[in-house]
Amino acid sequence: MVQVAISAGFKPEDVLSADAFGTRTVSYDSATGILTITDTSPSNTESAAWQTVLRSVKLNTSQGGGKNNTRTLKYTVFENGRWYLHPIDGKYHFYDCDSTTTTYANALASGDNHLYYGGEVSYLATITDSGENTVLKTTRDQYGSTEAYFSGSDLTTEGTFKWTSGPEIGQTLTYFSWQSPQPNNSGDQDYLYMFGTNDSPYASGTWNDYDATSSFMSLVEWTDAGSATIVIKNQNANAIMFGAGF
Ligand SMILES: [Ca+2]
Ligand SMILES: [Ca+2]
Ligand SMILES: [Ca+2]
Repeated sequence: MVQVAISAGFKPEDVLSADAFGTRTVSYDSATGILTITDTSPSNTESAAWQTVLRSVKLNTSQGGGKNNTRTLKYTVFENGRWYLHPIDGKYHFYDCDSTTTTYANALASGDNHLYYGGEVSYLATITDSGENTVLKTTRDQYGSTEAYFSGSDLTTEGTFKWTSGPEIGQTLTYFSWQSPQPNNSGDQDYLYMFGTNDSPYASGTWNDYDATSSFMSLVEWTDAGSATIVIKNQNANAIMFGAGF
């Protein structure tokens, strides 16, 4: 669920709206000034659809001569589906899965090349606690039953895994979700993937160290994608589109 509200400069004549799209419905509470966008089918939480709705957000105001005032608009995303309030940095992180199967090197490169979300750039996902691992498992399950690469490698020092992307790049991993007997470095395995639902008896969502040349899906992450503030100043029009940043 995403809520949009005028956090500063609100006038009683102000009305926020957005265009419903796909499984996303829109409602506006004139008493609180909060626009709420809800995904009625959370299994369809693909990022492009959220982007379509957020780009359609508009402010209409019937305020008279005083309409040339500043409004501050706050977008807030709530924990739901692929959104996760990360306890480490207190920011909302967003996740997606690139279903194109490719090598680790390509996954690492393309992980930095996905859609901007609230102005943020994506990266090959880092998994730093069990909550984040669960969200990524859920996300991956929506794209298929197979394995998916994520950040992390022990190429430099065997047995010491470090993040290869994102804000944690270069840091040593402290959280693990290994599937016993992994990591086993069988034949020299230095990269990480998450087991899928088709890997029984290995548990879906657990990890394996593996080679870099096999082709798998990849998990993608955005940091602080869930909160964006936009300031609108001295607008002359009665209707203002301001979702273009998404
Ligand atoms: Ca992360
Ligand atoms: Ca290794
Ligand atoms: Ca292994």
